[in-house]
Amino acid sequence: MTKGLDILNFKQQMEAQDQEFPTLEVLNNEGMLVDEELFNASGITDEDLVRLMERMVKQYVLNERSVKLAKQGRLGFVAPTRGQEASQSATSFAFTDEDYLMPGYRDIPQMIHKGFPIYKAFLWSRGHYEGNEMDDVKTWFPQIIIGAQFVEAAGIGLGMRKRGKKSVAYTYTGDGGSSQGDTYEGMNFAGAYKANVVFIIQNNGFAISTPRELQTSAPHLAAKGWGAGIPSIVVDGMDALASYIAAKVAREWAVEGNGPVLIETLTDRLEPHSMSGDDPLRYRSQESIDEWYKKDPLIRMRIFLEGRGLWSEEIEAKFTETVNNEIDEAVKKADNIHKQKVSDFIQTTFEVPSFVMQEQIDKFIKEGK
Ligand SMILES: Cc1ncc(C[n+]2csc(CCOP(=O)(O)OP(=O)(O)O)c2C)c(N)n1
Repeated sequence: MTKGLDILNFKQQMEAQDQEFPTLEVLNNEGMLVDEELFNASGITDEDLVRLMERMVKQYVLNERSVKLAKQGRLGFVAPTRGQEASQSATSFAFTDEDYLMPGYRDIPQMIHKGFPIYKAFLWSRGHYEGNEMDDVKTWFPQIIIGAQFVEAAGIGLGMRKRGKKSVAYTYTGDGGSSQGDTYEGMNFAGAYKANVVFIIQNNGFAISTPRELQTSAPHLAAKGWGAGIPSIVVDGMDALASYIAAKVAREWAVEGNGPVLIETLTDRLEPHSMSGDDPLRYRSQESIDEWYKKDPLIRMRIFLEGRGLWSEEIEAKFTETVNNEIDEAVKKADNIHKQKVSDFIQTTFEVPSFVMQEQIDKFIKEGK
């Protein structure tokens, strides 16, 4: 039995917190398996490995092109994703089309992997209302209010549970988002009602210029899930295999009606917060960025897959060309879309407009706007 003196030993408890969340790792920096047992148990096939790599390369190319288009003034809001290919694309590979994605503003790649057309993502970036129309793709337009998507995912996951669906809602926020009330509320509600949700906190080191150390004194963001009574883990977010396997096992747990899971991915945003004027060198050193480049998730997977005869420079070049062609087409389509009217935008804000909004819609339509 624990002695009172032990319970009141706060220093000991602080140290214990630090040790409670070991990092899940499967593939190391050198592209070698460090947990062969878990890799084998995951049941991942060679074909899965190739599809997983393709998703990450697609994210890489999409980011490269989006950043360029933003610099040319041809897109509106763009949040770079370089460095987060495993944390975003590899985790998303664990989910099915029937699962519901609730993205934040940086999570465009996961939406596209789910079938959201690239030209619509560009329209969203430009603030065109057609970029908010998801059609049959089970996702929603990216949240700008950080953490709000955790509450929405809790509601969707509860609906799935009540209807006995074998699907989940999955959602992403950042280390900054993890400090928001909505994040706690969403996890707490989902935990209490055992909603089918996988929550992912992408700890990419910074919330714009605020470093992770100033975000919270909790040694692990995953610890926040324990407050809601849900299983919570820390994963190497630069390791595509660990990220994928963690999400897959979390999904299986939630689908079985056991309630939500929280995953904290340790990753880095290697580029600016957004393309709207952020300069990371004002709040972090180039050396710290270079250190994270050594953990590049793409390089690890390239080495691993090449060693298995599943990938090569030629395959990657060919795949990159396909993605670039798809993006060229998407740019053309987005450029040729009809000009948005003010009335279009207001009309698509609510399913049933309020009285005041209807008045505005009528006024703008009358004026041809
Ligand atoms: C509720 C709310 N507060 C403040 C902001 C302004 N804001 C936009 S992005 C951001 C930083 C978020 O950082 P993080 O959650 O770590 O995600 P990252 O951008 O690093 O992916 C902040 C504070 C916001 N969008 N929503």
